[in-house]
Amino acid sequence: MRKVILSLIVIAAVGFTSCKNDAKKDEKKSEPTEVKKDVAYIDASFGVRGNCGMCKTTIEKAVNNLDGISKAEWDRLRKKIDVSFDASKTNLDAIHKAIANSGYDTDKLSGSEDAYNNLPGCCKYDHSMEMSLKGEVKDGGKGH
Ligand SMILES: [Cu+2]
Repeated sequence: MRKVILSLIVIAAVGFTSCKNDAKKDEKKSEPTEVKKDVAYIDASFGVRGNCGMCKTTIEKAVNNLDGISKAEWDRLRKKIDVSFDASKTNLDAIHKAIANSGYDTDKLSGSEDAYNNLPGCCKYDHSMEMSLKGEVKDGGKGH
């Protein structure tokens, strides 16, 4: 008889603790999990022809009109653009295309002729202009 009571107590104790554990597990489950969605931005740099500050505005605006762009910086002296973008929203091809549509040559695509013809005179860059210049670059003084 004593043995039976003892084993009943043991069973009850085990049952109680396992209940407690279950309760704890549930509690943990319902805790809000911190959702951190890190966007991986891709940096890229490529050649873009252009002359002046107005070109800079046009080129950068064309790129910034796309979704997922976090950086668009055209270097007037080096004839290149630095971009940073969310690869889940856009891609390099789309960026080249946007620039070409605004009238500017990239090292991959020729600028739209129509858009080029509509550019202000000072922006009608030379189509044979070198792009992505490296090293020291002289300022030709067209930075208005
Ligand atoms: Cu210009």
